[in-house]
Amino acid sequence: MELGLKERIEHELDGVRRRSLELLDPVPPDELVRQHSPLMSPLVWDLAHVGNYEEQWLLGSVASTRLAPHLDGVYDAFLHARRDRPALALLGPAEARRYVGDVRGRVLDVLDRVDLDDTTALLDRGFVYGIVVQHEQQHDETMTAAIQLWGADDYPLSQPWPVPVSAKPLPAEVVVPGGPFVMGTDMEPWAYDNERPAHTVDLLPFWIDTTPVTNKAFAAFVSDGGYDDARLWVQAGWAWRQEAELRHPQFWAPDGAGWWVRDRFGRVETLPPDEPVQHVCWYEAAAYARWAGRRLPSEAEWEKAASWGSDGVKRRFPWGNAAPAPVRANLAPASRFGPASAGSFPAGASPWGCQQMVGDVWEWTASDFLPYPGFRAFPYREYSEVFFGSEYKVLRGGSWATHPSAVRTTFRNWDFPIRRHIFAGFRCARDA
Ligand code: AVJ
Ligand code: FE
Repeated sequence: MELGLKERIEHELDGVRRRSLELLDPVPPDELVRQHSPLMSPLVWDLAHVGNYEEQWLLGSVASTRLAPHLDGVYDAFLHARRDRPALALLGPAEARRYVGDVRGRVLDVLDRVDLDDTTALLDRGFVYGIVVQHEQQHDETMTAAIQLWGADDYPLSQPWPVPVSAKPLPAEVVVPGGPFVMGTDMEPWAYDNERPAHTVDLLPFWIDTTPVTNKAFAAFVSDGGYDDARLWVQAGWAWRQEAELRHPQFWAPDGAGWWVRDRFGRVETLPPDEPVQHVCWYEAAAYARWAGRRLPSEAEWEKAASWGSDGVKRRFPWGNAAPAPVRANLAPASRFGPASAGSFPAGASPWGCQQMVGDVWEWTASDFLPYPGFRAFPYREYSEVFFGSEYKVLRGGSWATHPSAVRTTFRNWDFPIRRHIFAGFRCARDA
């Protein structure tokens, strides 16, 4: 048992590091140190930051040993806002690569010796290794978004692989019956504190879309004057729509009657009508839903539709507990560098027939990011607890840039309702 766990941890550590280095490999050194958007860190900050995080947890907390504690300040996300990070005394690209490699070498030595049967909560089923792996995977998605904002149009993309689509036309929406379900988890070994504890939530029946909202559907909202009708927007959303002069999703550009889109790392193409819309903020998603006579699903509705069946069994993924595979979901690193058409991945459907709930695009929910009843911060307040409140909205399900080990049906992501550089779209719901 313990041997298997250590091998799995090594495999995950190795996999995420290969992904980080492959992502940064095509980026020239001067572009690694440059800040491409005030919303993002210089890429070289992210790289050394994941190494420093790994050092603090897997050397410091696990083995009371350190390599470069003087770097803690530079790479502390709370000490320096993203816009201030370029001015810090950062390790250069070559130094950062050497640093993360040195940390990793020692981490593997420690892993060799550590007793994972130790009963501390930090080591239980490899939890602390799990949060370090997920942290680097999350930063890989952040770096992907930074490269997208930069618009590096010669960045090499993987060839989009053909995806399975439903043979029969899908119903647009399905009804999920009312009644209790179990939200969150006590079982997932690498679940974050914000996913715990598992608790029963009783819901009224509701309708939910079988797929995310497409570019074509969103374009109809735009051409119907959705961005000019204050009645469709919540008050703060309308104010933001005015201030930021929002007229369409980020990276779209009008092309006569249609649209160009520039969201494959700067490449310009005609808007793919059947792909899920991405790069919309929560306010845009909510305005679309109202225009369509619908609403966003609550976080609880989303999780019930994704993880629960009439058998009363909780699923790690919509299709069950089997690991994600390219026939079930579009996730990193073998992703298409963009979402797959709505209606793809019938083998990844939830028990109610909802497709693409995991992968493709993060999905905005109606809900604020709040603790579950009985929440306890673990292992540190700054992952979740300091963000709880009405300032942030919850996103679910992961995107094409999310790695399988950093998403599950209980996983909660959050961001400000004005943010749209992340790979986020949405699906709609309504009362039944
Ligand atoms: C969970 C994606 C909101 O990127 O701010 C990274 C994850 N926490 N480093 C973020 C995170 C610390 C977090 N999100
Ligand atoms: Fe971080």
